[in-house]
Amino acid sequence: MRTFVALPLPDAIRDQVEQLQDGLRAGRAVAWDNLHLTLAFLDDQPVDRLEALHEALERLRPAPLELRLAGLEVYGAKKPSAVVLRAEGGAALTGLQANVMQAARMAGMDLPRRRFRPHVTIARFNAGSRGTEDAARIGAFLQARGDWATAPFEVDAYCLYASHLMRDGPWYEELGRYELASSHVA
Ligand code: 3AM
Repeated sequence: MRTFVALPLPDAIRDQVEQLQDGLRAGRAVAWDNLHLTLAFLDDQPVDRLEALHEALERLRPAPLELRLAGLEVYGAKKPSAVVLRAEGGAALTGLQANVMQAARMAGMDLPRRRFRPHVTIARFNAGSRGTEDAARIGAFLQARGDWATAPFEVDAYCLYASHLMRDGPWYEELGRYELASSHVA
């Protein structure tokens, strides 16, 4: 099972991102349901390791997390592979990501050490896509919307997902949900 751990985005933020996506006339927009911020890509893992990770994540007590999406970026050096929104979440976000990675390794998962670049992918490009035309459209989009940003918003949970590749795109099945503390006093 291909799995990953990610922060789902509040509906109101996804609505804003969807409006932004409408202006990019290239690539495949990530579906509203699928908009997320990946904390750890776990790839294929056996069920026993996923269960061990699930138990560890249930024991984590992460700090409240406030995010802001600000600034567009293109991934892919020569050919675009994705257009993403950069995410800012300070020490709470980097701490949560490090703790999730550590929990996954403790559960026996052998994960590559890569720098964490928090982002939300808003569009993807096929390897065989027409590079130059897409590049021009992406360039214009970045120029027009490069200063796009959300207000800071709170996230109330993060999730373990299984990624199922369906005919019309991926379906992210929620396998586990882990609450984050709220910074608001009830
Ligand atoms: O947040 P994003 O969209 O960047 O790119 C995939 C997505 O992250 C990433 O896992 C998330 C859920 O699909 N992903 C998929 N295959 C990957 C791989 N082989 C991968 N990340 C790293 N290596």
